[in-house]
Amino acid sequence: MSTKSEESLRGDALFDAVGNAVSKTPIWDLHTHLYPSSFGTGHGREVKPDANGLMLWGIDELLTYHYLVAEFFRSIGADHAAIQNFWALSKCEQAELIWKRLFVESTPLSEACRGVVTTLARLGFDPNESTLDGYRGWFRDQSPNGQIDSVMALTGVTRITMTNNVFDDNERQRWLHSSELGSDPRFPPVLRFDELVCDWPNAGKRLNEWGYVVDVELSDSAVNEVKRFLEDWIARMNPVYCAMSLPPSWRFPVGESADQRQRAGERCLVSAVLPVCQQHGLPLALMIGVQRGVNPLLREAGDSLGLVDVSSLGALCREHPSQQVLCTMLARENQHELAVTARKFPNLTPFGCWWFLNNPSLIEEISRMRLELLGTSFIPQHSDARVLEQLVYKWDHSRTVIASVLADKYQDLQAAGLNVTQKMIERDATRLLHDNVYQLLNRG
Ligand code: RAT
Ligand code: ZN
Repeated sequence: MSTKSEESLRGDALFDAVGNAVSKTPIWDLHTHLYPSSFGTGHGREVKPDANGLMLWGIDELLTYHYLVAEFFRSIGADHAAIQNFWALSKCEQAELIWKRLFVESTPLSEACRGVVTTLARLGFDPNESTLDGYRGWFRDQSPNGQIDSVMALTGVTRITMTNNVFDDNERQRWLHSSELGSDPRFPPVLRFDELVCDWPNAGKRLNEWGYVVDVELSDSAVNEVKRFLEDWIARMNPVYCAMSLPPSWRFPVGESADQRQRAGERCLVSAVLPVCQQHGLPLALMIGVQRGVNPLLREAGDSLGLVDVSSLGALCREHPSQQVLCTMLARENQHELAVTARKFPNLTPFGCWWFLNNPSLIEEISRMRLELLGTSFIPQHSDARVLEQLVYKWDHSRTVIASVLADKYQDLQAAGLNVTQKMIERDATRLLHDNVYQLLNRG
């Protein structure tokens, strides 16, 4: 006799089972910019603020998220002077302007705006307030650490993978002064070093300042020093993977016409980064396609995207078959080729619907295509949250889309004659939202 979890489900029972499983499965969030309070807390609560604190939380941070800042400038038709004036304001003043313009005087239809509405509602607020006073009062009464636990409980996110950029002076200093920063099991660290591969002359200057003797040409001894630098940071952070973001111009191998910077970047990657990653069994995450500073006036909100040469990624995976590569690409047009490339290279795992792709219509399209090409052997989403409470909406919205795509696929299978069971649905949801990451990172 079959047990309940092995019964074949149909119709509403099938949809309910998928919705339930996907909404309840614990999540390992593979890429965020979130930190525990030991990294300093920003504006969430204005008691003892650390102006450079890395843990961002609360209503003012939610409203000044760079996705919303870009939308605000558009909405008011900001000219150069208006943009400069905005940057001169305090965070609270900026948040008030954004709330008034995007939420009170306009309908918050965009995904980033809807996210704030979902987040407020799921935290138990009425999102229809005209001022921020009530929200601010509530956040003032929370402790940063308690708020982390509450948000994790509310969202079912059990691991919040950080991004720990060794070239960020603020963050670097914190690591150098505390040996405990990487020890919060809720926040696995990630060693990130874009500059090594994208901007060698400057990265080299920094390494020299920090006591690693390197030269512009990246001689053999300089490569050894880059390795020593990486080893030191791996020992300090104990990261679960290494990561870098690469521009659309990234090529592997670099072509004949490559400039000195590109050649040095390739040498750093091949002779230092990959051997060190392999030595430690660390996956390498590549986030490819950001065009930085297209409108520098907008600061963090001024980055855009470009098409990537996906065959370069294929070449890297082919030449380094024992290196696990995680990859996300920013352009919608690159998604199909990325999925097909993953079919060719078992050491490549596509992850997430990144940044400008983190919209329901695109998550739906991309997740459907990945399921059709890869089964469950990919990581459908990461949050990229910068503000703690963003985990609420980013995961709430993504879980809904992933559930609806999966339900469709189960229906097709059922129509073809397969018994779709609770057990099967739970296994798939667990792989997609948690276990694929867990297995790749090979940690408890
Ligand atoms: O999504 C974002 O917030 C971007 O600004 C970046 O953080 C990007 O995700 C990155 O990690 O470089
Ligand atoms: Zn990011």
